[in-house]
Amino acid sequence: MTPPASGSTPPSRISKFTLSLPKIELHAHLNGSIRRSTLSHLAALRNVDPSTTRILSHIPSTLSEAFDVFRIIHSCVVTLADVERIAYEIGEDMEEDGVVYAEIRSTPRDMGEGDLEGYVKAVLRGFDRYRLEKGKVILRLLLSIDRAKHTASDSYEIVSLAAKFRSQGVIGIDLSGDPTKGDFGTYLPALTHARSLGLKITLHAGEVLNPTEFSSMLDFHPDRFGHCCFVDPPNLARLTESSIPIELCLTSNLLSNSIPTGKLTDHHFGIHHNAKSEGSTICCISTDDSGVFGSPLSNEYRLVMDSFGLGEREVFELARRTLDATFLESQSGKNADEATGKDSEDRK
Ligand code: 6MZ
Repeated sequence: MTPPASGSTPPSRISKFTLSLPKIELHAHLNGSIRRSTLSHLAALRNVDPSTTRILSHIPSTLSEAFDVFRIIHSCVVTLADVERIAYEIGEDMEEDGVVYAEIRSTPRDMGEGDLEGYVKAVLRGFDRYRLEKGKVILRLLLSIDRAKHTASDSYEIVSLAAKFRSQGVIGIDLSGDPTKGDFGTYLPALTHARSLGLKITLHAGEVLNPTEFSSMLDFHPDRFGHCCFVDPPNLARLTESSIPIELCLTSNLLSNSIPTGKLTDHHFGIHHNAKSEGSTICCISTDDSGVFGSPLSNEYRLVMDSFGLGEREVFELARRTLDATFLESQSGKNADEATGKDSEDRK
């Protein structure tokens, strides 16, 4: 998928190196990764108001604009067949981009069947069909809790679904949604329950400055964090100390106005990246919403190389270290940390 050229969009030069680099994608939202051509097709099919679809022809320039786009995407993606199609096409697109393993996350929605289970099954059907027909990319699913929409009881339902479909490819829980809405505390009981069931957890954190919430999230000690753009100094020190891997999405942060200077060279990747020192934070370079922000993973790695002056060997090491942050099991029935005993020792 070639990112569209646009005023503020970082230019996408094809980098043979980052394209052929075997890459792991750990932060990609299903609907945010929809192909633009599929979105246009579905919008036409569903007669979505052209005045709203006009917003789809440009790349968002604030976080709130990105959430407007998600609303429109959801108004186009209305059947389980649509969901299955997007899941299948994500496999194809990632394969073309040189991704070898991906944890895709999505927020289960009731598509008119009265429950959320059909949605999860549709995503897994899409993954399965991709695996049977092509299958170069290994796909796993995380179920998202939406902090702007879900109640505490909804979050329990999502955790139960994740547990139910665990043997079929669901390996964790994500907390996402509009960061200006909702409260982490609402979901803490369900997330704690998810952990007790052996599910791994990643939290969107610090997309807006909220020291109290960030501190509570650190107390919870998730298996990964997403973003961490705005972190006050005391929490930043705790974050670094924690060694919790961080999913970093350069283009998404740039285009949603989450880098205060508006320059990629000032992205907080620079703070967290220290591949040379043992035990330093694992930076998981990710796309977030490649369909919305128009940048595939090979382009994100290229931007890291260009913005931070990394050589090919350092970028290979960066991509390799991401493996240690996946939610893959290392022994039958066990996640990597459980198998090494690291989980219980490290958790604060
Ligand atoms: C927070 C985000 C997000 O779940 O319908 N989402 N949440 N921050 C972001 N940064 C830009 N990007 C996407 O995919 C779309 C949903 O993912 C979340 C939002 O809840 C959005 O509605 P799914 O597959």
